[in-house]
Amino acid sequence: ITYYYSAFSYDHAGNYSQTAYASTTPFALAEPDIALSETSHDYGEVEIGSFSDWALSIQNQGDKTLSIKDIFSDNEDFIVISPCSFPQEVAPGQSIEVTIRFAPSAPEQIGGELTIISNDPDEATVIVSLTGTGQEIAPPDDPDPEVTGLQNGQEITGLSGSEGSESHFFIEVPSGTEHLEVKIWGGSGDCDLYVRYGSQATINNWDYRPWLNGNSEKVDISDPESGKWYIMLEGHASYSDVSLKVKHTERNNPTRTQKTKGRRSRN
Ligand SMILES: [Ca+2]
Ligand SMILES: [Ca+2]
Repeated sequence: ITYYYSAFSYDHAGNYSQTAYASTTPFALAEPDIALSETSHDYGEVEIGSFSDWALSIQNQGDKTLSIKDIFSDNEDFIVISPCSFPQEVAPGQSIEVTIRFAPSAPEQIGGELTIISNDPDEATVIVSLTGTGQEIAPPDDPDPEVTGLQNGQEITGLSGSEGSESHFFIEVPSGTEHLEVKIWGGSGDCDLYVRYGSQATINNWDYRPWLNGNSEKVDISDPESGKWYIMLEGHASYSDVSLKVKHTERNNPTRTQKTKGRRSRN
């Protein structure tokens, strides 16, 4: 600010003297002055487990160094990524960028406040309001499980699976079959054998299930229906190096048969 003065005087006859002019700029205290590029931000939709970064610009519009003492958020879903040390000095006319990350923890609209503390004399604390929406990650479409066809007498070795995993097989049983035998054995862990006629076995829909601890399980079926018999290996716990064998025998080659339908309780 500049003040202008003018001064003049009269003589005894009433005439003006020459006018004198002067100006002065009063002493002004130099001050920092904080200015934000934005005072709020909406991150929109962000998947849980993912994140979105946003950069806020803080400018010093004053004529003295702005000292930013701290920047923090009141919600852990909004994190100040940079700068990571304080204070941050911003010279007059200069600016710094602040990166704030939104990493949603819940599938809902989330709000938070970013607080910026500085030596600005009239804005020592400024707030930026933050919002964003957490999105549940869409589960991938469950693909049809792969079903491996087996031949009579075929043995598959080296089977493994994690807990809850399902491996599917089928065998075509001809009419006139007297006996169908499906068995698993060997390896380590706990694989469970499920057998079902006509459609794929699930843990809730099956015809035969020995349901034993370990990997030694066997299903013997007398006079099985002709057609597709489905076999599922399910990881009751993870298992590895398990062998699977299916065999059917015709009626003119009699074998002792025993129907197995597990009802055993287990740990
Ligand atoms: Ca200010
Ligand atoms: Ca088992």
